[in-house]
Amino acid sequence: MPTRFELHGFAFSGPTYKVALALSLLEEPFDYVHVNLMGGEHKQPPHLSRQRYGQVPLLIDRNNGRRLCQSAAILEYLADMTGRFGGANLDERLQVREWLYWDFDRLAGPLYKARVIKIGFRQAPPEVLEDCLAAAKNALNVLDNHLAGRTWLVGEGVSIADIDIYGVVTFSSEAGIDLAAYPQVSAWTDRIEALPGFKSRQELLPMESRAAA
Ligand SMILES: N[C@@H](CCC(=O)N[C@@H](CS)C(=O)NCC(=O)O)C(=O)O
Repeated sequence: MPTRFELHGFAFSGPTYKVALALSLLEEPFDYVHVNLMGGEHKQPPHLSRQRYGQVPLLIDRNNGRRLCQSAAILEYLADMTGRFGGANLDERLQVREWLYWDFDRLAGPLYKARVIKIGFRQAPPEVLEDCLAAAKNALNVLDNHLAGRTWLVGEGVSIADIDIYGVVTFSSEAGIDLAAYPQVSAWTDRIEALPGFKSRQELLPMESRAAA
């Protein structure tokens, strides 16, 4: 039987990693299609006709032909399809969704931007980097306070909120942020990294296309 999922992404992409990590934790093998962002492949018709925003990730569900964009929406889809990681009841599902929105509102933007500046993918004046770092640190403080006395962000089990936000927080050191200043967040990342099926970005996202094992 062909592999159900086909993930199109880029090895350095945090949003691609979120989806790959969710699939790995769900024990869903996937064919991986490398999109050459450096060469502008994401803005060319073959990719653009399947990913309306001209971005990665793109997830294709071969069971029904769906082409899914936006990492948070893809995580919600995977939770819906598998009945896992979506929250135990309506209240939890609402909280999960709240964290997904909060991530892109407060954390992902500044942290990812600080990272691409620090690793040299993008040039920016020093004050831009400082603003990004200040905003990312504010968000990490919110996360640290919320995690005090909790194992997971929502309810009693790991959810797509944890996976989504881990897919940003894991790039902290590349952004120049030491997670030691956020002990609750550090302990929570350790718990995620101990989950069965956990794999790092480097393990999940090669620089070339790869068929599912
Ligand atoms: N909100 C989107 C963000 C996706 C995103 O920013 N992808 C980047 C790579 S990390 C991209 O495709 N950049 C190229 C572009 O935007 O033109 C998601 O979560 O999927």
